Amino acid sequence: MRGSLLSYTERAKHCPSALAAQFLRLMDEKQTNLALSADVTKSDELLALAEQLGPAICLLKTHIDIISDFTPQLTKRLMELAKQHRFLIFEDRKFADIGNTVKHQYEGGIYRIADWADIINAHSLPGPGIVKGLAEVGLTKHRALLLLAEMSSAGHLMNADYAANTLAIAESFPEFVIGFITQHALSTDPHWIYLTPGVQFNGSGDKLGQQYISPEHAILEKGNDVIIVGRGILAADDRVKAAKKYRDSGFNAYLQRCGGK
Ligand code: 5BU
Repeated sequence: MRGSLLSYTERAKHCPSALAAQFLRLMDEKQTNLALSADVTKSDELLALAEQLGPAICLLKTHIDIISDFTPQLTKRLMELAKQHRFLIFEDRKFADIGNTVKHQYEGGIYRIADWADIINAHSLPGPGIVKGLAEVGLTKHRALLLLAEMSSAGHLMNADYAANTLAIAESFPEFVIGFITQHALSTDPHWIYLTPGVQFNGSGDKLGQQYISPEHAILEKGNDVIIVGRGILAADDRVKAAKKYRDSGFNAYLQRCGGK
């Protein structure tokens, strides 16, 4: 599936979720469909990344449980930086339990994810109850959910049926589920947002099963909307310069898809 030929701003008009509409418009306004996967383990480093690369990104993706010196001050400061530089925060928590348990994991514990993450994600494997549980916490706070339809890793078990069934679950919760973590667009419906990890210019993967495609491939061939880049930027000598390259490449591919370039 080639993905929507409409602009993000046009698609925003079709969104049942206000946050999805805000996200789509933000990408056009800021001219970036780059999400930074900020996979660092110290609070200071995470904040420095948000400060330094915030102007280039639409979304900051965190793994809050890899931070070794977490305090609530970190997420408070992240929210301030998100406001200042106009990006959304996505906690890549990959919830995967029954509805009642994920409610607690989302709302409570040390991290209190629902208090600061605009967007979270979950596996559809447990069935619709997981989405229902997360929605009970998230909807009142105007948050949103992405379902994992397909992973970037070699040998994953998410086949075409699994992706189609994931789409069907998402369709039952159109106000809370705003899209998918996937390697390709799943539907022609313009309101779904497709985010793709496993994006890098150089390198085909890592030693632990990660597989990479280029920004152009992700956006133009596979019809995704947002490229998620971690080590392609984090391992570069000049992270600002690297982020600019990914941003330009991802956004130009989108403009080309819309026929604008
Ligand atoms: P990388 O350094 O660009 O390879 O990091 C990719 C990030 O995206 C990392 O945080 C993963 O946990 C995340 N990820 C992924 O790589 N592949 C997937 O299918 C999903 C998440 Br879902």
